[in-house]
Amino acid sequence: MNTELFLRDLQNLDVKNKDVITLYNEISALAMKYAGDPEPADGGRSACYLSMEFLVGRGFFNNLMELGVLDGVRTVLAQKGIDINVFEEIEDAALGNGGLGRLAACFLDSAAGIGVPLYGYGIRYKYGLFKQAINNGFQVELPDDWQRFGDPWSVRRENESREIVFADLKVKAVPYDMPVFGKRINKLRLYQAEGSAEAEKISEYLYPADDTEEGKLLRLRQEYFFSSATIAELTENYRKLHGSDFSDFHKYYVIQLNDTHPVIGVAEFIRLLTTKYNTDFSTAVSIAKKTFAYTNHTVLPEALECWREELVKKILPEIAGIMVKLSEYAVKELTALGCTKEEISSTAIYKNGIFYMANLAVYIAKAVNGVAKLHTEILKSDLFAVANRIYPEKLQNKTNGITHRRWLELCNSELSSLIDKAIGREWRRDISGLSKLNGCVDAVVKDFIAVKRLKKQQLLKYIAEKEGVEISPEFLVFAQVKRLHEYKRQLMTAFAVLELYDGLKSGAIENFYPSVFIFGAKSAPGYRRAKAIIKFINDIAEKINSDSRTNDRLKVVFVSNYNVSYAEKIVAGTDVSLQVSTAGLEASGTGNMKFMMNGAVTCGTMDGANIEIVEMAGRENNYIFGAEVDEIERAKKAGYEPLKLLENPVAKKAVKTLVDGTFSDGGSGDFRELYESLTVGTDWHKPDNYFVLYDLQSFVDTILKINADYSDKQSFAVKQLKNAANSSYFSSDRTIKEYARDIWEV
Ligand code: 26Q
Repeated sequence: MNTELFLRDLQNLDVKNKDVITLYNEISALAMKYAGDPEPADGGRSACYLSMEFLVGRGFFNNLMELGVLDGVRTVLAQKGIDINVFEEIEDAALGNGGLGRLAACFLDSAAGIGVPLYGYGIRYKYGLFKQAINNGFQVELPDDWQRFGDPWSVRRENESREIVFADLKVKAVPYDMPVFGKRINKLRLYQAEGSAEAEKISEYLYPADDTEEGKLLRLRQEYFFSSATIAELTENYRKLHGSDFSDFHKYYVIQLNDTHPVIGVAEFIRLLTTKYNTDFSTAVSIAKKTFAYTNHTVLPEALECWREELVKKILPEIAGIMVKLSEYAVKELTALGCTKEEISSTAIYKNGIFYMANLAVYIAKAVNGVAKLHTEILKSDLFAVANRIYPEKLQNKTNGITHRRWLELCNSELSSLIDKAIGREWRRDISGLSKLNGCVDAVVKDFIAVKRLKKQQLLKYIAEKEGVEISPEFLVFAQVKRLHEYKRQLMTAFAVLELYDGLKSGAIENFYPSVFIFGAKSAPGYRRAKAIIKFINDIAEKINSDSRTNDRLKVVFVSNYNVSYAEKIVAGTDVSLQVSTAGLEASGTGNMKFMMNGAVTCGTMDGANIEIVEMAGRENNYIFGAEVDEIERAKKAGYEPLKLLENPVAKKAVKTLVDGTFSDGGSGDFRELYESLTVGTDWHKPDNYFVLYDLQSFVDTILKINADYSDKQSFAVKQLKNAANSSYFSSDRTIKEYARDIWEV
């Protein structure tokens, strides 16, 4: 980018009487003008990342930083009397639910950052993930009209539009390209549906659930819409450049499927090759097998996508036919390989009128990966055990990562400067150099304490303004921020907080260092228990914050509308990162990595990437508690009885507050339902399916241990610093290098 010309134009920009949105659009347009265009893949080979979600967040600050002009813009604007922070008013592009969507955004950033040709393909939703308001403690969902701020970072490519055909509907797919800046310029291509009111519905909104919503026709349309538009584009490009023999297709393209959501694109690929490009079925399958790779993000049974044949047939009859044929083809192959009936049945792509999308993905993919070591082990031994026996080279681990540009350089410039002073600036370019910080922990610990305090102050000031809860920066800050799910066990944290409150009131807990628990979470709008947990936490916060006997030592805040921009503030200002999922159920987690990189200790279970975090940063610098996977397995086999654990009077008191009138669910019965989910269970879940009561006591003990340790601020800060110093492994630069080396070969 020509920085000088850009800054000169910016200097000449007339800012008088312009509102923030206008300025945002004009400055962004100026940056786009000088930034340069997305680059085609050199050598012709590129990786395509197909994802229903890209949770990119706010583009303004990040793009200016990547373009190397953030400080320049800040200075020029200041000369004009404008504080650059006014652009925090521009809201996030929340085109994703949570981890999976944010991972996709981090991957794009890292690939551009290290020079890997990676192109994202997805949907340009008109409405992103709902905005959350909290009304009397309840979550209320409001539409997220992110385009009302304009979309100056995207370019509409009208002439690259194409038609997508459903049995009952024709749709125009119009691509919008968003550049991704770094060492090279890549792009994110998002398709928008147009042509009729019916057609427009396809890209109208993002499904607000981060597990499967069953059998929704519109969801299937969305999946086919963007994956088929992408497959059509790639095959046409190939045809133009290399002719109609597709046997070299895989030499130019590798297609990474972000979970099963774009897997329908595999069937579309085979359909196009066999109908439009004169390829026979088995050749098409063998090309597909060299082209696609699949990432799994969950082991929860309810989140594995299935489609009813009836439904697929209705809008995509040819695709349904191809998937049935593919299933028969796979059965023949597995039979020839000597698989048993059970093995063939458990890996079926099509069975009894249902398509199993993960089985399709595993059959076709040249590589199948989990997102943390433990998760990949579980895939190998459990979910995809048969595939792992037949094709042992397919299953691989690629531990997730986060971009250190947004999640350290941008959100914590103060800590970044401290690191610069200690070890120089090279780590910004090559993050592995961050480990040099281990050599100067003692020298910088004092400055680190000051930075952490400053970031805490900034965060708590923002929370006071936004949520109306005042918290002193003297407080020890715990945070649990992530989607609301039973398996993530926010409810366990709520019970733990109630136990602390009780202990403080009774005097059973003494010498308690003042602490605040920050929660942030959105619940799927139709997820009753998750919504009940939000209400429960808000009621707890209200009670505890207003109790003058204890509120000098304990506070609770549920921040509303937790999103990427909120996360940037929270990860920088937190002391203790809560990562307390039931062992075996959180595939990886990525929030855990963001906190670590910003110098927080992890209080968590041996689950997901927590295991690798403590491997890197030292178990002694973190707080691990609770049952591990094998213990959970054993307890399940032995017939775990949560009611017995309620004989503990303190736990019982906390749990009973759901039903003893302490709090009110407004007459909905939601709190009782939640209580019964723990004590008696339901027809789809055993009582306390996620072992909340099982791990509660050791969780409370661990919190108290952390609390006691924190009174020695110096040695606690050393632990925190060691986490930051050893976090380079969790930069998505490392993850992308591994994908590029082992799967994409780019
Ligand atoms: C599927 C069908 C219909 C409607 C919704 C969905 C759907 C949408 C989103 C299913 C799953 C998701 C998202 C899953 C997700 O975010 N998983 C998380 O992925 C992260 C990145 O790998 C991991 O770190 C987390 O552990 C994992 O929970």
